[in-house]
Amino acid sequence: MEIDCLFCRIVAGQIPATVVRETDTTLAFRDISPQAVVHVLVIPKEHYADVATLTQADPALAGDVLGTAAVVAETEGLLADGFRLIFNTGSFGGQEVFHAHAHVLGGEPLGPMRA
Ligand code: IU
Repeated sequence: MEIDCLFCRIVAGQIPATVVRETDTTLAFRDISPQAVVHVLVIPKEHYADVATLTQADPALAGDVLGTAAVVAETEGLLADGFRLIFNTGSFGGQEVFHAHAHVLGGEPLGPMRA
């Protein structure tokens, strides 16, 4: 656990979050500032700064994050109409919280990435 990491503190139960799914290795919770009708974040419980670092260090754990994202998409009712899965990575990627996380977005038409 990184003491100054917001998402590590959510994993540790030190900061509240609305958890929608938990596995041995991952946690999924609702984004505090939703950008779509459904907006869930999926994180590895173990701290990695971003998805590239995570995938290089522990590909199985990266797979667990994808697996949890898929289950969340199913339980949130997103599979029929589709959804968006995003990993913002680094400053150019718009990442603000440096604990690897997937955004699961859906529940409404999101349109193309560039309008
Ligand atoms: P980003 O990919 O690092 O930009 O996404 C970080 C997300 O974390 C962003 O969508 C925030 O709304 C979200 N978030 C949160 O869910 N709870 C918090 O306490 C904070 C940020 I700070």
